Amino acid sequence: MPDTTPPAASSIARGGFTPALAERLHALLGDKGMLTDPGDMAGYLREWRGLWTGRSPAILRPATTEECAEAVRLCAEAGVAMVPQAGNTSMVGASVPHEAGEEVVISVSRMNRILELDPVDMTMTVEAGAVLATVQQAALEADCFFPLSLGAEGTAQIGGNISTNAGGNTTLRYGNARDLVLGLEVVLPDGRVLDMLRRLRKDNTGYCLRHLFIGAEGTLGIITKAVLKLFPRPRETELAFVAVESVEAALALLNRFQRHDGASLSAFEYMMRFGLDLVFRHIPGAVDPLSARHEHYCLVELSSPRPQAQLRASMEAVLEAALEEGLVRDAVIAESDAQRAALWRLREEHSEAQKREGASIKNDVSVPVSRVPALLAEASAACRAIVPGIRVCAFGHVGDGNIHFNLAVPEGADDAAFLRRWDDVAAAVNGVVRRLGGSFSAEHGVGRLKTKTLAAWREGPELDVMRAIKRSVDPANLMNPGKVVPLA
Ligand code: FAD
Ligand code: 2HG
Ligand code: ZN
Repeated sequence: MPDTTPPAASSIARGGFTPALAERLHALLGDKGMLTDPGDMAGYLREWRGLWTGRSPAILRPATTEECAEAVRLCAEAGVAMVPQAGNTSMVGASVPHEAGEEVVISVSRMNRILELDPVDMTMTVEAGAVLATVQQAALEADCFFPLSLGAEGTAQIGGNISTNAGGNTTLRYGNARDLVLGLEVVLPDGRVLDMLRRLRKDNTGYCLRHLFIGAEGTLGIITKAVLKLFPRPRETELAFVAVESVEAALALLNRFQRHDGASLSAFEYMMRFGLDLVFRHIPGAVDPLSARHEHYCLVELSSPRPQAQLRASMEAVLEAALEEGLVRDAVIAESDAQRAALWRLREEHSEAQKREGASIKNDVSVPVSRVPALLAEASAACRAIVPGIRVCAFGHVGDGNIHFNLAVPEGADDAAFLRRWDDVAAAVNGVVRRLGGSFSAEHGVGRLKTKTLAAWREGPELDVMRAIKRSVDPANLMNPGKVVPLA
């Protein structure tokens, strides 16, 4: 296990979840809005891989902004700390309470309505608990497109996506969650409501506060509503599963697509053979679309809102030229929606397949795109020197320079013993990443897992400003204490 010992008691707020408070919250929220039965609470307390299981006196599930604000006000008045939660798919232990059992969880999952969709403004106003896949579907039904897309989209909720500034498969073309949000409504740590639900494309009126809450991982307040940016719905899509000669060849191929038809490039993902082998082994129905084994693969998607965009011609032209040059070894282009879904599944199921294989150490890192080959080579060597037999399972959004440099337990080794090496292995990977000018957290955030790393990497004025912001918005340290910004 990584060392994520909670910070000293002084930096975690302590209050009393008294029977009187419980009674007032129950009167406000009702039976559906407040869970205290251990069986009902279990799913809200456990991190999805089982790395952390917290305790809590109650799970609060407000149904409206007003209920949420009043619940927060009551907790704040009593000095009770709160952990905002949406779909609970965090990769960094950000959405579950600590083991001490003093924090209540505030789940936004009952606030899940699509409030408005405006096809002229190309905006959608949603509540924070709307599941990402539902948001995507609502946009499609209005002949629009909400591009944020990630493996957990059937569970993750938009409030969680915004609070983590989620990335995913379409960042290359549309940006992170941050780039897709025009307005927000936020309940502050004292229960006041910050209404910034504007749908303006231009609004230079002082500090842009919404960006403070985007990516704050629930440490500054609870997002209750958002105005999202929509795009024209793609009319034509082509997807290719490509075996490439090397990681360098993958980058050369990326560059060819960018030069040939950059405006249509909507995803460029990397996988290695070991990760695919895990998917074929553990995910029912997953099959290799190519006849021979290769070491390196890419998934390339082109899409356009224009119905006759000639994407097949673009795809074939670039792949054929790359095949002749020896960059590409083999490729298959999907012929139907079903084939496209099957190819995406090979990429999306990497997390689940790795989980079923046994213990894994995850490093969600980024480097400048050109340095991805160096990252893979140097970090692999560094990890093998620490844990002989460690199995590198690197994959990810190579078009953004974001690699999930994950590591699987050596074959036959003990899971717990492997996880005890987490900090050594992560330090080795981060050492390489830092030398290459990268980031220790590309898209999953800091949460509980990486607060110490943040303190070390951002030491100096950057950390000082982060602490000043946290102290000014949440002076009693009641919102998700011990996550993201170490106060001590
Ligand atoms: P939660 O896990 O519930 O919460 C995440 C953080 O946001 C916590 O700090 C929580 O306190 C805070 N929070 C939640 N709701 C609110 C709110 N309303 N107001 C304030 N704070 C809040 N991430 C990516 O970026 N890209 C990927 O490609 C990707 N793929 C994934 C694939 C799988 C299989 C899984 C399990 C996870 C993946 N993730 C990915 C990580 C995760 O899905 C994202 O971080 C997602 O955005 C979290 O959303 P959630 O609703 O589950 O939030
Ligand atoms: C993805 O890109 C997610 O599939 C999850 O960000 C990565 O499991 C992981 O490490
Ligand atoms: Zn990812």
